[in-house]
Amino acid sequence: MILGGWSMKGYTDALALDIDKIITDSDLDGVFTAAILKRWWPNAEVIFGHPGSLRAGMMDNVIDRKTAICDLPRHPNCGLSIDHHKSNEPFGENIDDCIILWEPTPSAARIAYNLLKNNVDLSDLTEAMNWVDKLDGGSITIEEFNGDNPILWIGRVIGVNEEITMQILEKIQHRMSIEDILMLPEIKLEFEERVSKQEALKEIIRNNTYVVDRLAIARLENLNIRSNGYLVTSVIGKKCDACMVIHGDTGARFEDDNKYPVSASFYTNSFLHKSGGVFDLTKLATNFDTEGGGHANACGCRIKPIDNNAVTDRDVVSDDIQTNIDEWLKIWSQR
Ligand SMILES: [Mn+2]
Repeated sequence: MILGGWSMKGYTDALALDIDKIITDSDLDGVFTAAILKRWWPNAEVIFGHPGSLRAGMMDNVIDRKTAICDLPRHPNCGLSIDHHKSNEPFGENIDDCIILWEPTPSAARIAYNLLKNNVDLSDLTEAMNWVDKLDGGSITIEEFNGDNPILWIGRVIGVNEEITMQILEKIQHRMSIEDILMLPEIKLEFEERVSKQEALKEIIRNNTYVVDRLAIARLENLNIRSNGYLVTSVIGKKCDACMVIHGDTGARFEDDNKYPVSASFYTNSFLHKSGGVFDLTKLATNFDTEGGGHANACGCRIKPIDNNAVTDRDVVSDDIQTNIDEWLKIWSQR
């Protein structure tokens, strides 16, 4: 059943669901989406998912009609899908018994917020939601990004590990302010470590990024660090219209603890291009990986094994990264 968030019936039907599981992305947007939903379905179990593993069918055995999937690719067996990714926009597919709340909002959390704002008290989240929208929707300015708003730091602490991320989610659910969450002993430790590492992280990015044809290429694979596009484009500055971040570990699989397959993320330099980039980056993310996708200005995929210009069936090796990049640069050059 495709209703869309604009339909009150869609909201009413969604609210009547008996959700006992929430699978969400483990970034700031995914955490806020789930925290908001938990105010309505407090007993639901939260599981962090990854677009790649979800699309690869690795969560099939836990997804049923009582499952909400947020900020991640829709699953035919879920009961509720809340998303804003362009690549997940419903186009007439007929999934019985699944309520799809898809809207082109800056964040998925905004859809959850609109769904519940008249039914539970979300008034404490007004300011935080504006930042989630800015960060997930690419409208944050470079001054704001380089500033010290606590939500930026909570966003950086989120994703350090699942335990910390889950703690933050539960505190947001229970209306603790972002400032107070950062001061909790366990979180404060991570927060201070993240602050002290920020300059070193920028230095690693500076040393591992080069620019070709106004595309910044950050080779961060096997370095055990993650960076979003903002940090790369804030370091590289006006020399790039977009960036490509290579991350993960060559040879790793989704089921490996604390490692994941080598992947690429693509982001428009939104500090430079405030109302959208010069190129639909999903053309790169979906060129080799049929499971790749996201937004035109922020998307990703896995590095695929390539032989003779075609995806082949073997483990990914280090040389494949350059082969993928070379092909993406050809596509990029046609913009
Ligand atoms: Mn999102």
